[in-house]
Amino acid sequence: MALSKTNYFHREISLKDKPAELLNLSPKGTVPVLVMGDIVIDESADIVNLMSRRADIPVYSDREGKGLIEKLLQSFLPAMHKYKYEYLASPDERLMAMAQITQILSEWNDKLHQSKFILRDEMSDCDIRMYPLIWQCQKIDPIWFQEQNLAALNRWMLFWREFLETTDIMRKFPLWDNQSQGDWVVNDHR
Ligand SMILES: N[C@@H](CCC(=O)N[C@@H](CS)C(=O)NCC(=O)O)C(=O)O
Repeated sequence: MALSKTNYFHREISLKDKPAELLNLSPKGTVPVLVMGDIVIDESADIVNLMSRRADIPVYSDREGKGLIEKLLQSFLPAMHKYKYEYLASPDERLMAMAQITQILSEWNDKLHQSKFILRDEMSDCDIRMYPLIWQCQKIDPIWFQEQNLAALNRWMLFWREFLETTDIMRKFPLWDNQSQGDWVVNDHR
């Protein structure tokens, strides 16, 4: 949303107490959900694709980035869940998950040694989809993450952190009060 300079009303909800308005719009009850007039988009990949197109950012996840996104969602994400939520894995499984994470991150680190962004020197939707998950992983244990010696990946993370600091989207939102329209997020500063 920030890259495409799209302003919007943000409605922060509790996943433990999902508002009826959310479930009416999208019965599967996951976030994020983007509503534009009559159109409801309830898959983050679709939101990223739409906003990337709006921002003239190439969308590669459907072709050359496909393997990368598969690895992100089918290997990295489940391993991160095992690492993050101790009740999901035995201690041995958790160690295996951490080894898998290290292996995937160092593969991406090698790619980021070769180009500024994950697929080439320009940003693509793949970078946008990867960042939130890698950020979540880093937050689990920042010291462990630092010890993995991922210089190029850290440089890429820094780019995102600096970019996000210039936006309104990282502020902490109060829970949505269903009498209000939501919190207005300004991404277009013209
Ligand atoms: N494929 C969906 C998955 C979204 C998803 O699972 N989001 C989590 C929060 S990060 C969620 O809404 N979980 C529902 C719940 O916890 O009830 C997407 O990427 O939009």
